[in-house]
Amino acid sequence: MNMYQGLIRKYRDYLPVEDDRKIVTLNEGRTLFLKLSKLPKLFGLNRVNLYVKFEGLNPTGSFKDRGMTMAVTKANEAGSKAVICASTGNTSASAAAYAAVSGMKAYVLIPNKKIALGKLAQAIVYGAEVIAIDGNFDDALNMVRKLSETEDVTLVNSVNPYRLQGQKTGAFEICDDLGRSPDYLMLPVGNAGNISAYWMGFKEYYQNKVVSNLPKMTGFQAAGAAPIVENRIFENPETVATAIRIGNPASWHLATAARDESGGSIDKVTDEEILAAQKLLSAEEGIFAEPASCASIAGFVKMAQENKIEKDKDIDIVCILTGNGLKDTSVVVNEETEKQIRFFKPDLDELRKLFR
Ligand code: AN7
Repeated sequence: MNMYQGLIRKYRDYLPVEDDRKIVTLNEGRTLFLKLSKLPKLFGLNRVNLYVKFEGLNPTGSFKDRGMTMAVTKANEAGSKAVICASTGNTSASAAAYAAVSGMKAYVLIPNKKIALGKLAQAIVYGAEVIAIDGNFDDALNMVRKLSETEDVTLVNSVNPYRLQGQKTGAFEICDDLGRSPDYLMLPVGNAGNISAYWMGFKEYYQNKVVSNLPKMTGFQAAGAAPIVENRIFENPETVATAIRIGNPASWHLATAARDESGGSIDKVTDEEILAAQKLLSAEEGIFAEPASCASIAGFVKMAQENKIEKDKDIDIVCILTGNGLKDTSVVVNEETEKQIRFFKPDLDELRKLFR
């Protein structure tokens, strides 16, 4: 049988799994990898090959499934009966789904009213115990860390090292498809786990001589939640990209190490730039990613406009689109966009006027 059975079985040799019978998977990974035809040319970058990896096509609609298959598999190996996480939305959706399929209970702590509705719907329908707190993600993470120390429950935030192990497979897939590492890997940075995981993945492939180059790790935070860029904790992070509304990232030091070791950078993009990038990606390239994901595209646009991308040689850039646009439709459907909808009576003659 040739059926794809998820990233643990695919990358078994690179992952610390002890017991194959305990693997918990929804056949995550192997996500869509696509070369964008129009965007580089729009910015005069004719020698740039710009690719996106659409992680929004994972089983729960975000990259979190890569880490969650590992974290829940390890919890299952250890005989755990419950998992817990704090979340800006996607981690809770993913934890809830993997807990459901493994027969564990999931407790998810979310900032009240500050997660996208699609993500809340997922946590509810997968059967998690949903706990909303009056506080932000950073407050919630502090609490679940303490709870997991005293209670019989496994923490599945990315401070759980198995999460990053799973997420590093995104780098493997890119290298397997390209035959090399890209020159730049661009991605949003929130709690800073993913940039750290990707760097680990690229380095492992490099050390094992699967590839002979490494990318510049190029992260982007939202301007209202940019602790790493400004080198200070944000007590009250704010951004339309609620997924990355994080003021004190857990993997802060791993992320700056990835940036510095790779010769990369971590910059910030405004909410306006993020939403413009979302619209550009959808309307020009046919890909609908959630706002946080579009920080990577906004970052590409910003670097292009600031002439920070080489024009005199062929280069590969990969943007990670971390989550699906359908999770957060409220940023797109609003008073402004509803004005673009034209209302007609159901009258053929009236409708024919549209085409004349
Ligand atoms: C779509 O779900 O932190 O820098 O609790 O959902 O690895 O944190 C989500 C983060 C980027 C940032 N894009 O990744 C959570 C959570 C999307 C996200 C990030 C998140 P990290």
